[in-house]
Amino acid sequence: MIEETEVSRAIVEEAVGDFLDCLNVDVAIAGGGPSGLVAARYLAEAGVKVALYERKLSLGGGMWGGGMMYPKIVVQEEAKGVLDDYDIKYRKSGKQYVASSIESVAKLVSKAIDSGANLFNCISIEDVMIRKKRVCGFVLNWSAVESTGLHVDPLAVKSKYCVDATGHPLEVCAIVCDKVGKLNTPSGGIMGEGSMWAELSEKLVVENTSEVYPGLYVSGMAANAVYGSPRMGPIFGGMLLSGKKVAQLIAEKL
Ligand code: 48F
Repeated sequence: MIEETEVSRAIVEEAVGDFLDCLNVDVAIAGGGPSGLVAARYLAEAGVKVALYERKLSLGGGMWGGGMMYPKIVVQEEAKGVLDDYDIKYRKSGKQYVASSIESVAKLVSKAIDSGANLFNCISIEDVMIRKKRVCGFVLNWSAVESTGLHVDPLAVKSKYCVDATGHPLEVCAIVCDKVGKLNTPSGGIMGEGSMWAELSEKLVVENTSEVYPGLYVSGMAANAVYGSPRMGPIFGGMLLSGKKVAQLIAEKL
């Protein structure tokens, strides 16, 4: 016999337990697109306690849609090893490799979970905590609260390092810049995303993956947006390599 209230209890107790278990983590990641998911996996594999918060119902960010909703992504030679590491199937097409965007997201999510990363959906990062000129955690709320404009106070989680993997909107860096006025960029502020130039952008997204303010790293498209680098369109090698790099940079410091 199925008792409905037991179902309710099982869901609420387990979910609240998972949330409470992540009140203090080593690394908190904002955004579950490809760069955030890759970072979460490699950090967790290095023995780091990591929690990733995604605003939407589904993780995967801009990867699902491939290019113009054709569900394929392109990855360049330099990032082929990451596809192999995820068992993502691909075919050579010209100088690049092409893979299913759906398979890619499914495997990025699956490997992040298997590595022990804690993934939360439907939660939006709306602010950060800063102590002694260092970012030390996220202020978060249900995305439904945000989207309906309800006046509901958020909760907070602490972390040794935070990652802004929010993609084009660059949300966490924008908040931090707003609060502290100065980031580690040449201009000291957010330089904005440039127009499409895939080759340059793919190189720069890895270079730009860095600590933009004490305690706050930026990865993926957010890294290019903060440093004024161009966008790249549906080529994803840079996102994968950026996620891997941010994981390495942080793991070395912990
Ligand atoms: O946009 P997104 O996929 O970022 P990414 O990992 O990859 C970029 C590519 O998808 C693509 C590209 C080609 O390579 O340029 O755009 O850099 O994923 C960002 C995720 O962050 C979530 C958002 O819903 C998306 O799934 N997000 C954004 N703001 C917040 C957030 C927030 N404030 N709190 C939580 N999640």
